[in-house]
Amino acid sequence: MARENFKMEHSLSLIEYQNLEDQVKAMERDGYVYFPNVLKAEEIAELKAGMDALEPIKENFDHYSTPEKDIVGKKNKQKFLQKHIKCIFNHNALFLNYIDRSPIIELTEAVHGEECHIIGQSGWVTGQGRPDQELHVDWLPVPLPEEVICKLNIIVPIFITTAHFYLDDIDEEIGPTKFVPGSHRSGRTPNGDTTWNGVKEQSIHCRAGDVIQFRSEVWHRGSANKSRKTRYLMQVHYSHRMITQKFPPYPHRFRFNESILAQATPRQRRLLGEHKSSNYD
Ligand SMILES: O=C(O)CCC(=O)C(=O)O
Ligand SMILES: [Fe+2]
Repeated sequence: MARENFKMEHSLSLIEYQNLEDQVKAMERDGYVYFPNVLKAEEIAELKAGMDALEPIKENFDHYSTPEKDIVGKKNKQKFLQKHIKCIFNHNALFLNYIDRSPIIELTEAVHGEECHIIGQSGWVTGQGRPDQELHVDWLPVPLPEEVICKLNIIVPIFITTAHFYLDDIDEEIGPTKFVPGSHRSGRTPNGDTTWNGVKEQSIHCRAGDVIQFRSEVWHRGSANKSRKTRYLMQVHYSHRMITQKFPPYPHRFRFNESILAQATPRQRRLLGEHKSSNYD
């Protein structure tokens, strides 16, 4: 199917910028960058099987429920398949190999600096009946009055980004992520608004293997899975080195799986937190 046929009226505009400088500009201007065809079909199949095999750990704030019952983590009012597992790099080296996937890692190092690291990596499986999320920001590091941010043309540094690795074709039925593009420049959280600066929320309709990387201040939400399909999403959260990593269990009880760590490349070890000593170390 041609990519154009796949688009719908309320689709987010997905433009591929091949050049790093244009990707950085898009992250600053639009709040997100689109990377098509990052994963091959075999990789997608392997990642899905790897996610199916993940065992939830209560102390890690993992969540696992089926349409019949809640198994681990918080209880949902409606029952549906939901498996959300944190720090998946520590479960299976398969996942470790996606924390520095090109071309995402090049943009990540450009926006968060050469000493950047991951703050988390999650596997998220959601079945039919998953409800809509509320429009939110993942983190608003610098709240600012709108007139200040717009009139003074303030450029807020990019503190945290998340790469969504979509493992399914995403149409309106399976539950696209919705974005209000440009809303990172609002300087605030949505607080119930669904429009910013005249721009409405738009759906990310994309293909299995595509990646969207977005900054934490963009207004966004996951939407209801109205299909009979199960949606598989891998998230990698990146940040500037000075931002703390979210590796539960807390406090300070996280332990690397040594056999997985032994397989990490020097760059992967740095992304996992093995930094040169610097201020505060
Ligand atoms: O499921 C999605 O597409 C987005 C999820 C999300 O934004 C969140 O849980 O913070
Ligand atoms: Fe979110």
